[in-house]
Amino acid sequence: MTAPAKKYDINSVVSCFLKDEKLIKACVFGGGHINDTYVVKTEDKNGVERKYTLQRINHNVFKKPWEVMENIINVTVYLSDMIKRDGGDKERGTLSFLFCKDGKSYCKDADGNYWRCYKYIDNARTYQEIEDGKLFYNVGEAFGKFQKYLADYPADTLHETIPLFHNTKDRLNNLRIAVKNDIVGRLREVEPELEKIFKRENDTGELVDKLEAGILPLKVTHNDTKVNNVLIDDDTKLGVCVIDLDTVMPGLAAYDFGDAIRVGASTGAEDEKDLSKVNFDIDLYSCFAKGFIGGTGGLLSKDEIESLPAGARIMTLENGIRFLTDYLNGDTYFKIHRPEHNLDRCRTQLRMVEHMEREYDEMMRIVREAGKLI
Ligand code: ADP
Ligand code: GN1
Ligand code: MG
Repeated sequence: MTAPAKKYDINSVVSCFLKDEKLIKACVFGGGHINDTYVVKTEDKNGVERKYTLQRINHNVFKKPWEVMENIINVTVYLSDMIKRDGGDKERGTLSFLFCKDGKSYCKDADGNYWRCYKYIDNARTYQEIEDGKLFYNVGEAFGKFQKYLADYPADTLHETIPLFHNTKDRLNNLRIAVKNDIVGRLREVEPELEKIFKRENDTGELVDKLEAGILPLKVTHNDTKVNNVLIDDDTKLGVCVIDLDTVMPGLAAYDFGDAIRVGASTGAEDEKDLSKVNFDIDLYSCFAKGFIGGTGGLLSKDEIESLPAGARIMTLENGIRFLTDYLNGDTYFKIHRPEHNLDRCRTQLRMVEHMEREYDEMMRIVREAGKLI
């Protein structure tokens, strides 16, 4: 637990979900860029203490929080069943949400904020960065299994919680608009980054075009597979639970693979200012690839496996584009902790893209090899 929560009336939010328990403590938690997360400790009338994770859903990002929650409830119930069938621990293997008195899985506070609450999973933690190959293998396996479990989930029943989320061409268009408007006057500072991005304009269509041509199949994917979106068990160090399910939607296997690589296979943090510390580590990439491909349990076609290196390059480029767009728009989307935060994040991503381009053949060889192992 870190700093105590001040900004919201956490007490009344907690009472919506837990009428027989009283709040003892609430602390700000986690390093996500989108939602406000708290760990809350409660006590029931017998003095039994419990812990929950309470989250304010960012409704600037998710315009229809009720649709996000409908997806999440349906997916977690389904996952829990699949995990049980697979012999896993359904209590720890997926998030377990609480419902309010009115039967809803979220509540709205007096200021119009949307909240959700789920059971805290003890004896596990998230890592912001990973240097240990075995741990990164385990993260890959957790995300691979996530796709395996959801392979037969009816994708067309899911709401698109953020339209065109991984449409990299559309992301580039948004950057163009931000450049044109230059509403906070930062354009002159970012010329080198813009040049690097626009030089790669053709790459932005690489996955989207294959999807439209029917070469790559649409599946249920997580779409936000940063390493800190998997809980790692403190004892076994296995990936125990995939969290942050807001963007579970139809997508490509390459999105989930690639989005994890851009931070997880970097030797530096996503927001490292000293770029000499940010290098693409092909050994970490290889560990993740084996874990991920193995985790899917033979579910990926040859075309999908061969799309994974492109996924890494393009998801990294896409995040570079998104961070720069937000910087030009005056930092309205991602949480920032310093004025140039989004620009720093953009720069690490572009450096990672350059490194991956150099190692592309080896990246391809590794996934082909890992594909043969299963
Ligand atoms: P965001 O969209 O803001 O990233 P997340 O659902 O990922 O929201 O939560 C933010 C962070 O909070 C996570 O990256 C993780 O570090 C932490 N977190 C969330 N839920 C849990 C949990 N049940 N156990 C441990 N850490 C958690
Ligand atoms: C956000 O929510 P979080 O911090 O796990 C973002 C991802 C980006 C990521 C960049 C809903 O992820 O798409 O890749 O930041 N989530 C959303 O670090 O936009
Ligand atoms: Mg997150």
